[in-house]
Order: sequence, then structure tokens, then C-alpha cells
Amino acid sequence: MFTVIGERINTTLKKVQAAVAERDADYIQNDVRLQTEAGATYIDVNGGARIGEEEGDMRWLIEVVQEATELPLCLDSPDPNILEMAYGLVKQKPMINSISLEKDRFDPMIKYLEGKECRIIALCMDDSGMPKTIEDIVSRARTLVEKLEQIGFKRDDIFIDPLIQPMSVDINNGTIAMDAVKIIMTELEGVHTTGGLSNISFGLPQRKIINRCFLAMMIANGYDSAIMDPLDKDIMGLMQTADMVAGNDQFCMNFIKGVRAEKIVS
Ligand code: THG
Repeated sequence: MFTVIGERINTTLKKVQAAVAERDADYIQNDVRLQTEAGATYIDVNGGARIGEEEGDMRWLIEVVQEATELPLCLDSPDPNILEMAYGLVKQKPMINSISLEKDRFDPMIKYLEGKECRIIALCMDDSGMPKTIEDIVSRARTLVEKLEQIGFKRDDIFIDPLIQPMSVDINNGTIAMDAVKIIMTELEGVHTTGGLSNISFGLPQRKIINRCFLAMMIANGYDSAIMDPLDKDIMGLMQTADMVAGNDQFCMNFIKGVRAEKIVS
């Protein structure tokens, strides 16, 4: 099954930031309930946008979000200390977002991840910066999987993020991501691939149609998770349909269920 990481509890979004600043639990919990009903698998929680407030904001958000859903959380921060604190607050096996090969992030993360009960998003990023080629992405994915397996992670708990970059910056960024995902899903059999889908359309008009098209094409290449908006009915229907067409939906059961629940409409 495709893993939907609901992206909406993120303080870079103005309304969420205002709700967090005012400690408006109703606003947050209503949104979380809607994401849960819409079919999210994880709720991403990112409280990093208010400078100097991340620790308090994450603590508050994690508590408030867990009161509104039984879903596990995806703990989203670049700061290993915040992730460690957040891990101590969750009720269900979480997704940690994220580790990368950048030294000041990798070393502390790998140390504290050993023996932890969690899934992990691993970014194809190192100290030389964002990946530029398919081989950059794939070689970093290989290293990340090797290091995570060394400390006991199962492939099913590893989600590789190829770091999708905008097509407005380089028109090849779509095919680079698709080709890298295809190689990773074949060569590193058993791992998952995920990432911020909407990065692809940054700087372009009519972003939603781009995100939808890109998601279908990524799924054709083996992509099996995304950080996305589960309240966008069109993209959720497209995800389920593409997942079926790619052969991942035995007897078309999930598709048929989605149609019966009126979640998939033509
Ligand atoms: N990889 C990983 N984690 C990530 C990202 C990634 N976490 C953060 C981000 N990228 C994914 N999360 C979001 C959350 C909200 C939005 C996009 C990505 C969003 N953006 C709209 C936009 O882009 O225009 C609207 C912004 C707004 O309303 O202000 O909603 O890549 N591992």
C-alpha cells in the first residue's frame, strides 16, 4: 500500500503558524481529523518555522495531534536534539524525518537511532550539497541503507528521499528523480522511496496539475510514499489509481473500496 505522509501540520504554513502561536488546539485537531479521514498513513509534524520556538512548539503540537488521531507521527526537523525529544513523546512507532549524510546531522542521528523502534526518512544529501545527477542520488541511497542496516534497521523501515528539485530550475529534475527511484527500488529491493512531492512544481503556475502528473509518473517508477496533502481529493484519487495501474493493488480492492467510499471520483 502507498504510504501517505500528510503534510499539513507545518508551521511554514501561515494558518498553522498562527494556530501554534495562539495555542489553538481546535484548529490543529480539526485539520488532523480531516487528514486522518482522508486516508493519511502518517501525520507529519513540523514545528520549526518560529525561530527559537521549535522545542516548545513541537512538544505542544505532538501532544495536541496525538489527542486527535490514532495515526503514527512523522517527526519533521533537521535538528537531531528536537527529534530525540520528540521521539520520547510519541505513543506509536513514528517515522523520523530525517537523517542525511551531512556530518553534523549523520553522526548524532546514527548514534541515537541505534536500538530505537522507528521508521526513518533518509535524505540523499551530503556535505557537498543537493544531488545533481542520478548517480549522486543512488550512491547516497546505497550508503544510507548500508549504514542504517549496520545499526539494525530493516529495509521496510527505511524511506529514501531522493530530494525532488524544481523543474523551473532544471527541466531534467523530473526525469532525474524518476530514474533514481527506479534504480533504488530495483537495486535496494525492500526499501521505500518518499519525499516532498510539490517541490517539483515550485516556481511554476498551475502547480496542482504538475504535482498530479508527476506523482503518477513517479509511481510508475516504483515510488511508494509521498509527503503530500491528503485533503486534495484529486491527488489522492490519482494516487490510488496510479498505484493500481502500477500493479500494486491486488484484485483492484483498494481502488474499488475508494470508489465505494466516494474518495475516488472521475
Ligand atoms: N522531504 C522531507 N521532508 C519534508 C520535505 C521534503 N518536509 C517539509 C516539506 N518538504 C514537505 N511539507 C510541505 C508542507 C506544506 C507544503 C509543502 C510541503 C505546502 N505548500 C504549498 C506551496 O508549496 O505552495 C502551500 C504553501 C502555503 O500555503 O503557504 O502546502 O521534501 N523528507
